[in-house]
Amino acid sequence: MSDRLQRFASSLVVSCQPVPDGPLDHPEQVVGFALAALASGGRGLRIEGLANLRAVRAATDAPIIGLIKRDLDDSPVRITPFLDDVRALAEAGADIIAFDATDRARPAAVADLCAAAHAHGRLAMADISTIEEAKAAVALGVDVIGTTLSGYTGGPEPDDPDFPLLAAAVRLGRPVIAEGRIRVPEQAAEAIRLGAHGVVVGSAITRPEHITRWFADAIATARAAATRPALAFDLGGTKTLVALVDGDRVVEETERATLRHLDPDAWCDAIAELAAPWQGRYGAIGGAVTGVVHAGRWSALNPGTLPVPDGYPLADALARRLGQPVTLNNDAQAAAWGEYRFGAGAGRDLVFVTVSTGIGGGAVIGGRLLIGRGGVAGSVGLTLEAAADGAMPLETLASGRFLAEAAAKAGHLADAPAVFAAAARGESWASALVDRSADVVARLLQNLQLLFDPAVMVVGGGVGLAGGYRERLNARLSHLPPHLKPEIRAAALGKTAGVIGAADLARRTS
Ligand code: ADP
Ligand code: BMX
Repeated sequence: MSDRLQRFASSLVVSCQPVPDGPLDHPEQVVGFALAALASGGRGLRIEGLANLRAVRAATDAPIIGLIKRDLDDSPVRITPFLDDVRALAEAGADIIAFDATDRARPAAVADLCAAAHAHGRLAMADISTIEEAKAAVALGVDVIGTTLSGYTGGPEPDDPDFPLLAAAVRLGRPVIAEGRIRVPEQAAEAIRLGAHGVVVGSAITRPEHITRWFADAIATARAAATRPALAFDLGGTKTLVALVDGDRVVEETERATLRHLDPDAWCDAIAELAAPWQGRYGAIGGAVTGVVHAGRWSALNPGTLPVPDGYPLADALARRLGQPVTLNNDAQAAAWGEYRFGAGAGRDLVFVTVSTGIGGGAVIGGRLLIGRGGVAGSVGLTLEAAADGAMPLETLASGRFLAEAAAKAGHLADAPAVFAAAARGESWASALVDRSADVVARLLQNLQLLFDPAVMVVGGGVGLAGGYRERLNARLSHLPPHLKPEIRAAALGKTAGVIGAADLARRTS
């Protein structure tokens, strides 16, 4: 291999091509970029234009890839289209001459450009866009392949480097220079790992206009996400709440019963339908859902709370309907975060328990929301409670569904609110059921205090927020010494804890 090529083996080649007609588009600026690059780890240069090439050649003996760009009326080929360009680049001091080697209409054949470079004692570099073009160039005897033109010969310009093309070209056995959209050091390292002989970086080093725009656009996007409300939903076993949320404020909300007899597609349709009037008014989207969410897939821990099929692709289903990615968490985890950020937690460690259709939980410890290995952290409703016929999931002995089912067994057709109303009227059957639920949940809170010792224990959910329920919990825990007694607070955000938490979690990941 030529010593000029060897000199930048497994190294960085900096393309010093200012934005045409921009404030830096002068030979002395190009020399500045070149010397700065060589002083900082660059081993080779890619320079466009004879004036720039002559100026840089006079300033350094580093290997230079030279090229001339032209806009032709009768060909899409822009890089060193003419044989005369090859001669002029050789005379101006290029060590390697780069030319377009794509399979497109052109004034001079690739074979002739390659032969001309060699005739002038220079190395020939074929800038290609496909593996077929790379194979053709190798067959013609070029010295080095560049992936330069991948993504630039028609169609939308990709964001990422074409590493599959790089890997395929490397397998041809001729030195390959990775070039095109390499913008961060990790991508340059990946190119070397894939076998690139060298890596060309241009805009990310020598086009301040592009770099500035990248940062300005990222800040504008973050600002838009922070200043626009988020769309959030709380899909529970009884109700589905959808809202526009701005920080700790629900700007607008709408709610409908979760149609339990339907399926996840229908539940997703309902969310999209409720959200439709707010199209265009929100940035991020966050969801709080009963059940377990992990890697975008949704499952039930207790189908009795909501019959969610195992592994339903919830993230994709919602993104398809809402037209953008959705951040998803378990409903009680999201509510815990909302109460931590904006509610009863006020930034202190907390455990949140929702006594609702089922019983869910979430914990924020050390400022971090516990999610766990597979999203199950906090699912207290499924912890086992001793019962007459063996251990049972705790929520089956205390949740809203328990109250309705137990009322039916006692001969009363009543949902949980009706049971509470009957208890308030002094009907003993109803009081016994509410007391039974409070017994179970009070023991749960006592155990959670021992496990996590949070500053506050926040209780939410339709049952948890029902009149007299927290009083019953405190009465059952009043005997405990202060260091063991939970400080029970009502969910300050009420039924909106889930959507407010989901909105904030979504904004943090958007
Ligand atoms: P989800 O479980 O869908 O998140 P909720 O938090 O509203 O919804 O909890 C629903 C459960 O709470 C149901 O069993 C419902 O009957 C019960 N519930 C709702 N409101 C009350 C109330 N005021 N008093 C007692 N129980 C209630
Ligand atoms: C269940 C479980 C939890 C959920 C809790 C409260 C399912 C479908 N849900 O224990 O994930 O957090 O109920 O659910 O397995 P909610 O609908 O009552 O809010």
